[in-house]
Amino acid sequence: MALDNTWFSEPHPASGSAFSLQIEERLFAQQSPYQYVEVYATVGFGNLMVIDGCVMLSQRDNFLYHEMLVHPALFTHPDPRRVLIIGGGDCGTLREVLKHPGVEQVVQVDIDEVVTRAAEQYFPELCESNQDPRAQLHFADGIAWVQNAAPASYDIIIVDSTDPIGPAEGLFAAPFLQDCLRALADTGLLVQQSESPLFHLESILKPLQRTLYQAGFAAVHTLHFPQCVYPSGWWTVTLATKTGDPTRFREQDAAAKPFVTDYYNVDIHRASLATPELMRRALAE
Ligand code: AG3
Repeated sequence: MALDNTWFSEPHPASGSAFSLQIEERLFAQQSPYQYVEVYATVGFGNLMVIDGCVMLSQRDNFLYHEMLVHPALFTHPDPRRVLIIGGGDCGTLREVLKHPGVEQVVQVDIDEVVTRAAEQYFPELCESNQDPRAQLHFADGIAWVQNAAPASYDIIIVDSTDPIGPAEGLFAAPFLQDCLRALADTGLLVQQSESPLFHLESILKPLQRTLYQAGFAAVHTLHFPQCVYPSGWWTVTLATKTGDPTRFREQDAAAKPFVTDYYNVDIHRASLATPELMRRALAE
């Protein structure tokens, strides 16, 4: 049956699949200098943000992605105080980082202010910590920001980007990742959203892991979790350390986390580190 215009659909032509949500109305649409930003009210998933036709987040399920991008990284670092977020304009990542009481400073650098203004209006819960005195919001080019960062000035860099085509392409390339390594302190680590293990293993995950090693990171590990609104419904983040082991984390602290989550906990963290066979084969090198 053909979908009528009460559905939003993101096709993934390479796999002959699409993800669709029934919508009530379009709340926002603006061509920014960088991309086309839309917000829809959906029937069952709350508000939905779409950039250049790709689903960014829904109110119903963004906790999966945001919690898994942030908490494994923050519980892997021995003592994260200074965090840099590249992208993340909807502020959902920022909110999760600020849940960690030890964090002293979070700098968020998204190129597109239109995304943040839309999030403030249509995803206010994601922006509830934006006034935290530890948070700084900048609208600038993340690649240039990291290039100009002082050496060893961050404990964690989080790359919360769109797909690696268009504005985000450079965030998956060696020059940026080398700059990240330099900007990280010795115990520092990088975490990057790294697409679907079912659809992007050869095209994105494998090259990203290789590029991270080439850039000089000591160890790299990809974690996976369900994310129904993104292509294939199965998603990853990739951790890369300057010195430590990305598969070891502060388990006691994670078990005693002083904040509420909807997905992340110490068992989920352990489970997400386990590598499925198709990933193990493709990523073994
Ligand atoms: N970051 C987008 C992940 C990529 C989604 N890709 C897609 N739908 N084709 C989401 C930003 C949330 N802070």
